[in-house]
Amino acid sequence: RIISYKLTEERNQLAALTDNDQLYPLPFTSFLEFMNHVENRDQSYLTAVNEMIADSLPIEARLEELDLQLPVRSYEVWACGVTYLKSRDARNLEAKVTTNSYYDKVYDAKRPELFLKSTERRTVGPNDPVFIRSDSNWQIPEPELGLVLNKTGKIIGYVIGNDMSSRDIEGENPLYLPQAKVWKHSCSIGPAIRLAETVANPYDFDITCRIFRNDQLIFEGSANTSQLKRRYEELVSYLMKDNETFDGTVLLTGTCVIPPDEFTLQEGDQIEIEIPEIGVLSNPVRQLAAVK
Ligand code: DO4
Ligand code: MG
Repeated sequence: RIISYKLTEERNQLAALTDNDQLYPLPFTSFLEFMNHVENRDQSYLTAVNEMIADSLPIEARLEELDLQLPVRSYEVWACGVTYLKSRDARNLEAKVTTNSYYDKVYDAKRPELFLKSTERRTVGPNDPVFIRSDSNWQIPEPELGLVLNKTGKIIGYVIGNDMSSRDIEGENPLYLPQAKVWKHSCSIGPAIRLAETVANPYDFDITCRIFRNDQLIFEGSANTSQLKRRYEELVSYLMKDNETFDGTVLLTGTCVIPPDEFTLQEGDQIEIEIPEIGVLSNPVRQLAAVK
């Protein structure tokens, strides 16, 4: 896995995290710098990391002691929608439709739903606050597996993403989707990038979401990426069609865990999303008005 942590006020450090939790510094300040290095040599990412850490010693600090940063500062984060049955059914409920809805249609259609979820400045990393909107009364985190892509659409790695969503705004009218999905700090990514070359079966990731309120666990739900309706390459191919994409673009692959219908996030909640092969992405919830 690749992580980024704050070394000084001015400088981040990229590091490799081995399966036995040893941390090795890599000679880069960002994942994009590392990508540039590997892509220019047309090298394997795993080989590049192994060569770089071969003669170095692990860092003394443990992962929990580091100030983890966004593992990749993507210019754009895209997201897929209604790729799991669970998501289709939740959208139908919030839109109050029972048959032949646009959600039913897109679940079965050849073309998947894709949307621009976030930009570099709107995306936050581990432990940064995610914001809830002031004009919505029904808001949830959407725990999702993210694909880290190079500019040709190759899947370089896997990351955890949170597609914060407003259910009442989208439920009122699907044309409000950008407002139901995009605002300040409405997307978090982290805590590490698991290199694709190290994953035997990416359709077998367990995803667990936990929400804490006043230090009490108030929601826990799990699913597995084997329940995904589509293939990752299929989703990426639609992102790439007639488009320009950039090294480090993240494509979120849709949510499969949704809290109960009566649930809405509140200021002070703590969200944890875990994919054991990647780590745990934790973010506190803040109301933007309360932060200002
Ligand atoms: O249709 C709206 C978005 C759905 C979504 O974000 C998801 O399924 O994860
Ligand atoms: Mg989503």
